[in-house]
Amino acid sequence: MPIYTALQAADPVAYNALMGEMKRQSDGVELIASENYISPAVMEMMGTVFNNKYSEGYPGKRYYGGQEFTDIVESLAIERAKQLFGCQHANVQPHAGCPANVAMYFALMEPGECVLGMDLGHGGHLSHGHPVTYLTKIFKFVRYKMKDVETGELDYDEMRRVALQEKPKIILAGFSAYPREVNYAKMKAIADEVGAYTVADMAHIAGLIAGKQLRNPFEDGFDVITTTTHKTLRGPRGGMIMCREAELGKKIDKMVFPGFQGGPIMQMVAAKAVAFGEALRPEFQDYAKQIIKNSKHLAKFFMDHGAKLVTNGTDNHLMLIDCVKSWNLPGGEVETLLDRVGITLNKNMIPDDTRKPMDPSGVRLGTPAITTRGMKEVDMDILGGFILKAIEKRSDDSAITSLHGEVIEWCRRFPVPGIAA
Ligand code: DSN
Repeated sequence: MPIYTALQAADPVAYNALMGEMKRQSDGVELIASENYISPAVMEMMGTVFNNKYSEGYPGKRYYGGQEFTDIVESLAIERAKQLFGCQHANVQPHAGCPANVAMYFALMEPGECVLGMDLGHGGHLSHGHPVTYLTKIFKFVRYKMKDVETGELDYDEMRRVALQEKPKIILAGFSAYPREVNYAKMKAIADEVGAYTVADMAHIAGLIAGKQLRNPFEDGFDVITTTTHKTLRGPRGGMIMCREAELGKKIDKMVFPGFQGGPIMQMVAAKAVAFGEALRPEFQDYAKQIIKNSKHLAKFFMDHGAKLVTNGTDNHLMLIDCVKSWNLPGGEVETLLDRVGITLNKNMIPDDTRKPMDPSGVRLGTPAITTRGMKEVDMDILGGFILKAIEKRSDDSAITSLHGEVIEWCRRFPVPGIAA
């Protein structure tokens, strides 16, 4: 365990909460598809004196003095991001994924203009125009869906029909709960017909693209990629916007700062540089490959045992299980039950769910975090077995308690970076 002596002395209550969280992460199985464990090197950079510095502006063009070292780390992050994703421009300052998307919308559109994005009930994201967000008061959002939820193929014909009718300024690919690969070339062809920008919000799969296991939308001519940096990309919590061509990057830069944000969170920018350096190493491609191998293996395990998966499988790091069809249980009950045995995932709507978001039919789970811990296909069988056993024994308190013990003992064999010695 790392030692936090200053924190322990200064604030025992906060220190104890940190110790509790470290134990929780170490003794539990993390299946939330958007979570991961950063490396000790990334974690070290996050807790540094770069926190103390204001750096409004960009490398070489700042509004405050004393930037010789902030310029080094931000330039490093930018150059490494460009190399990772094969593009001409990167802005590494967005504080998170939603701010990255907001800055992107305002950079590319005027109020009242339209975005054609993935239906939220079919896997899209809140920041892609959910009615509860203020974005919908400023821009118009129209939708495409899957053509067939059994295969997960997107409905490109309907996408084209809506695009011709609505003339969107942006055609947006990307999702937070969709297990299949996207045909970016088809989307680009539709966008070209109507003169729209093509943007891919790759937050969930950025690490799988950087690790060369999924298609890179820039290779199909997409204009912009937005992403978070802390999911499959395994960096610090934050966001990023990249442009295939440098010219468009100027608009993005102006909107991120001064248009939308103030000073960058420089210790996170520095930690992004470290994480991107890790992602450029060949081992990261092995990691990305193993994430997908584990995901496919676990999905097959569930299906072989009679579970119903949305789209009947996965191409990426995540899967959605229809718990009502699989086990006659709502997703929320499965989430709560698995919490009791130290396995963390989240309840999730399934396509065209008739239940409500706080009480949906499904669960979403993914393999990025457990793959970082070193788990392989053989471990997916054990993990799947734990999950099925918890469901089978859900009314038997002592069986659930003893299963929790088994899960702890098993997952302690896979050290969490930054926690285990
Ligand atoms: N909260 C993230 C997820 O779980 O997918 C997306 O913002």
